[in-house]
Amino acid sequence: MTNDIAPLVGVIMGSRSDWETMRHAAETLTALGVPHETRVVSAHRTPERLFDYARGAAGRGLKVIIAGAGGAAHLPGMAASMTALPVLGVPVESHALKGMDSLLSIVQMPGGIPVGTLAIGRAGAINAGLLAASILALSDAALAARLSAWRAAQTEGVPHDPA
Ligand code: RP5
Repeated sequence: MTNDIAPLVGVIMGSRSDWETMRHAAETLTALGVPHETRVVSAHRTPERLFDYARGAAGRGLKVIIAGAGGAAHLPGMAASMTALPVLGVPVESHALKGMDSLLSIVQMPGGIPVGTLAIGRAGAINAGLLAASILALSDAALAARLSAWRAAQTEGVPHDPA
């Protein structure tokens, strides 16, 4: 979302190659009217960019970080180590191991530094957007109403007939 509204959610990913997955988080936030920003931030290739992003996130007004990465997916955990904001991790499906590597390296955080880990791939990215919206909706009644309407429309859109 590129407008004048300050972003509340930061959607970061380890590589441009993650965008095809992570765009679903961004699109979900857009559908719910949640101001957000999207950035490539790699734990391994741009560690100082990660440090600056995570350290500065709360001060810039971000409330939630969604971090997606694949393979040795250290981005969500390292971001969480440097901010007290809630960090939602999206395991991106890798070619070699179908995202199991991403999932396990995101979900198995040591006690003390939490990452809320979602499902592998598109579903996880969508749900990260929804979960970020749910967190923000705790203190935003208008967003809570939009989220409720989104869920009602989803329910309404499920057909009874399988074919
Ligand atoms: C991770 O390595 C990224 O999150 C991406 O999922 C994976 C592959 O990156 P590229 O080689 O496609 O840039 O850091």
